[in-house]
Amino acid sequence: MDSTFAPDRPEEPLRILSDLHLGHPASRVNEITRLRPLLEGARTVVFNGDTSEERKKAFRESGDALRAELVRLCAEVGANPVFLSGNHDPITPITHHLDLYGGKIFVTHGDVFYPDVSPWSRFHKQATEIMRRIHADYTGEQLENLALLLEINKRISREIKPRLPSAKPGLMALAQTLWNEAWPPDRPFRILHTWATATSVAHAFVAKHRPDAKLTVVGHTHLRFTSEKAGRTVVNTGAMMAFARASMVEIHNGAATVSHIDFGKGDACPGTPRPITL
Ligand SMILES: [Mn+2]
Repeated sequence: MDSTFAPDRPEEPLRILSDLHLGHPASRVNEITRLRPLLEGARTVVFNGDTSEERKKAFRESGDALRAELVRLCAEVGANPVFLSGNHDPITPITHHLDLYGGKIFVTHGDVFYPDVSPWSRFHKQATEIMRRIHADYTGEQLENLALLLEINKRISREIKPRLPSAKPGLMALAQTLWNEAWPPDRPFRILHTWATATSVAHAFVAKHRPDAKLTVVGHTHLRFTSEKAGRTVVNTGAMMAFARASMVEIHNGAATVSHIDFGKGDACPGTPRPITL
């Protein structure tokens, strides 16, 4: 993180984006210049995890190259980029969360809401085994600590070994890929269950760990939402991927807004900003 970044008094306008998944073939951000309208005019841009694909070798090279381009575009428009970790990029960013404006705004990728990281993932069984092994080293009381929970989640993400086709490219490799994607068979149910419970899981976590945060901004589940409950707002900025929708949060002069992002065929275009109660 840039040493000039002051969480209590960040340069504004400050914008928050998430889940660009640079390097993934299904990312809508195949060219960084498409993001220009989202970056222009901002002084600080928080990239809230899963910015680029670090875990899969096949995606990492192009993910790294696109991330470097993103940093250059930020510099060009005069915005200071702040990168937070996600479960797809648990290596480069060392910051897992931000408490902004004295804790009024809490920003984190959102994988920490799930001790098993991604309950819908096809690596879920692997993640659960790693989680159980790590958790065994700690007491229940220790596992209530947010900093430790964040660090454990990143460890799980770093230790998961994504299964890639072992066969040479061709029909066998294709069959293996299809099989891996379809397995285990309860995946569709787990995806639907995650989406059905996403807002209540987020609110429960915030109520426990950051009760004073008026606004929490997350990503991770790729399900865009804005939800107000018990005087707190949680915004999930979705994902910039095919079949998903994304939004952007802006903080400026004590006010917060959320805008849906329209990708269309050209540049990403922020829609009408809607106010968020702070
Ligand atoms: Mn994620």
